[in-house]
Amino acid sequence: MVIVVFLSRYNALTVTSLFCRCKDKSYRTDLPVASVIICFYNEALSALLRTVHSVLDRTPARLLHEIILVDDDSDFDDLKGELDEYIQKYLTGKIKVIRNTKREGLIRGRMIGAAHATGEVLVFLDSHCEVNVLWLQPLLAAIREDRHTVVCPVIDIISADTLAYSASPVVRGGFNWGLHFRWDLVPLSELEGPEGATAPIKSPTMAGGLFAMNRNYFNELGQYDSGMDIWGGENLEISFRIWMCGGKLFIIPCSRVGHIFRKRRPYGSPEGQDTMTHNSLRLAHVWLDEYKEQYFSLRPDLRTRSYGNISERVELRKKLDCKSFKWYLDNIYPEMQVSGPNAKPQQPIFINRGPKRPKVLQRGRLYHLQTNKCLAAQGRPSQKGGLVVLKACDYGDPDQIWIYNEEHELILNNLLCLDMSETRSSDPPRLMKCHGSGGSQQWTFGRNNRLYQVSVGQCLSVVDPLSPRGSVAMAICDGSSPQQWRLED
Ligand code: UD2
Ligand code: MN
Repeated sequence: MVIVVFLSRYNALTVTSLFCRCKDKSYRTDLPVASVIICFYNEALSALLRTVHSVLDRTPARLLHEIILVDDDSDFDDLKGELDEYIQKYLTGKIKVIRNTKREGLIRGRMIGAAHATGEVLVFLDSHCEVNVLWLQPLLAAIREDRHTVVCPVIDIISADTLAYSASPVVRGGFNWGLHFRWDLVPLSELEGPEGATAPIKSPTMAGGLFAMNRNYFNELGQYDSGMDIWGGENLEISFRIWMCGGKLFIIPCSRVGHIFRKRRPYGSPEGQDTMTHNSLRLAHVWLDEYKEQYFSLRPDLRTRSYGNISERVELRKKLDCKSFKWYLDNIYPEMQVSGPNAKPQQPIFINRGPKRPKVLQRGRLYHLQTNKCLAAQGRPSQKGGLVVLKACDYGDPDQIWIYNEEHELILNNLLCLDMSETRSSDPPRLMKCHGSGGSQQWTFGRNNRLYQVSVGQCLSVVDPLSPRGSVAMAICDGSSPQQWRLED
């Protein structure tokens, strides 16, 4: 497998040292055994089999206790008889198939899978993954050391178009007040220990699909909220619960698993409900304390929305004697910005870092290679919320000058930051006041001239290179011409 690296100088350094060192690591032989749980709903049989085969091929047999496939009442014919026959004919006796008689969603689906598991460690995977070499040992080793540690591999990218595997930058999990998961750059302080870039990275949240956890600990910690439906929110809920109730959550840079990032989810919920909102409301009411106001101020329509009975989860929080959400923010995610009465003191321009401006790394035009055009404000560069578009490059025009600084911000005309909306990730990027808290305003330049937006994990792309409108949008990184940029002096 070829591992490709597309990163800024900052990350490239980290990853180079990481690949040298991960290969040199060795793992003890007495690791706990794992039950791998894969829920699927209307998955392409080929993608599901790619996942299963990669696990069988790249996991030492002694560590693989079983693979549990949970069919969430799929409609596709080939996921029934044909799958069963394939397993019987070609795969080892370690695979169990459980068939839900009605659609449960991935959250209850995983709980059903876990209830059938007997391995010491549970490993959850989506049904469109490819695990990489030596993926499991580093996860099991961390859990063996501390059973209250929950661990995630680095999620590499499998292209939905070509199914090709490529490495992803090492980032960690965060979230925004719309209660959407986001990626954040890893603070340098996390990488400075003796193990350097191969050490586990403390992560405020997990993406959700790919993680390993001691099975008894999963049960003690309350599994999942069974009142959550179909898709969404369970990843933040379990992340908050882990940290607030005495556990730890890490990303293990030496474990890598590829995942097909699809352009859109190929399924809905049975009655068209917005399950992400329903599930987020439940977690807000159970875990967020006074900070749920941050969510409601973005979504005032939800203040009075019903969310079912949460008494069992509230009870669980008491029983586990969990800490407050304020503790979580102060200790686990101090980078998170809070507005309103709970706000930290704010500075005029760069809220998070006082009056000191971050060091400028580069200054110049943001040149689009394919069209020979430059990225500029659609209207005035000082207009907050304004869009950016391609325009003919004008080398004398200060309105086309971008600054790229050590905080990975892109600032146009020394005024506003290029910002990717975190509440509606289908929106194009806009010019916003620089907030200095990373996430939506962090960009890295990488392989194939890509311009990578850290929090959404996508690349800046020109929508239609032939159109005079010059519109841009975020898209899954594929190294294609519309995604190639250069910051030129
Ligand atoms: C991400 C997670 C996903 C989950 C989700 C939030 C990664 C890589 N993926 O979304 O695991 O945490 O965020 O809820 O971190 N499925 C069912 N029944 C359903 C719907 C889905 O079994 O009703 C299966 C589906 O076939 C897949 C898995 O659940 O194997 C996750 O669904 P997804 O791939 O659509 O979620 P994704 O990757 O967009
Ligand atoms: Mn997925």
